[in-house]
Amino acid sequence: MRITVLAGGVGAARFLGGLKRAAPDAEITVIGNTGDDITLFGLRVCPDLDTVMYTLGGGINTEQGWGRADESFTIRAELDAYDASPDWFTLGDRDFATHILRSQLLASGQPLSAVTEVLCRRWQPGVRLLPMSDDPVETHVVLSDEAGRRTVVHFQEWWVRMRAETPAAEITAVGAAQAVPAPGVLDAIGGADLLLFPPSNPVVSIGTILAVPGIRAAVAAKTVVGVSPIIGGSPVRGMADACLAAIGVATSAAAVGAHYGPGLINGWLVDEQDKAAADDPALAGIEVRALPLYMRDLPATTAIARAAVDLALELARGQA
Ligand code: FO1
Repeated sequence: MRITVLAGGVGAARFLGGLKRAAPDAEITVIGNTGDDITLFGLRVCPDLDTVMYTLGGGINTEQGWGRADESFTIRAELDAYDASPDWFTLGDRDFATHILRSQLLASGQPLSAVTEVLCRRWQPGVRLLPMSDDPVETHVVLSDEAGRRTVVHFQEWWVRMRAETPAAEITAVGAAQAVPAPGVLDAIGGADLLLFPPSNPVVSIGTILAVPGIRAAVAAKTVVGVSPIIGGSPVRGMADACLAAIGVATSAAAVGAHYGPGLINGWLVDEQDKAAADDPALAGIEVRALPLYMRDLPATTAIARAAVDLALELARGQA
């Protein structure tokens, strides 16, 4: 069985841990969001790719959900001694090594997909990890003050420094419209038996991947099951509500399912608290199933992933 997953960071990485257990014989390809990528101190940092790679490879800081386990911060302290900015994004020493090597390989002319393959040779994540594109795409956030003055910040500055507390007037994936899917991406979608959307941010993770020309149409042609990142009106993790507000979508499992719509997804898993979504006319044409969706531990996460695969197989059979 070939399963392709569109992935953001922490939520996707945890879901994938469960998916590997739920479908141990499946060939899993992960298409990672690169809109969160940022260049800091001359180094290219790819938070979502690294979060998936470290989590599945056993190197993640499990409490934080991002960054390396057993981390030290000597380089950061030295940068602070120089008053080097930005000081709001913490990179640890072990993590720095990844960014140094990635940047060196990129500078030598290798595309991000090839560089990611090199990094994964060490981590052996047990999935094929592809960036959505080799072309640079960066998510920017437009902020507007009371006087209507607009400023634009990188997504990471809004997310990490500002904790997404200032409402976003607009969120744009700069470069997405000109980007080309990375080698293997469209084949991994077209050749998949089923596609899954983990409980990732629908705007800045899944939405950004879908913004790369060709990806949305390829996904829409397949059987897709999504897992709601919203439970009982709140994001399971992170500040997805701030992103949804920017595109005028309510923070509810039903609204996010309807935002994807029946043209894109065939099945939608919601938490038991949100089971009323099954009768919501906004979700007509989408098969909605309610089950416990908190990814508390590996057994709970495996059960969620199994439910997603089972629903996708059931829907694919119905379509055949
Ligand atoms: N998130 C934070 O809240 N603060 C940080 O200092 C921070 C550093 C960081 C370094 C490497 C990395 O791969 C991720 C990091 N993150 C940090 C997480 C990241 O900014 C976001 O959570 C994701 O980009 C959103 O998916």
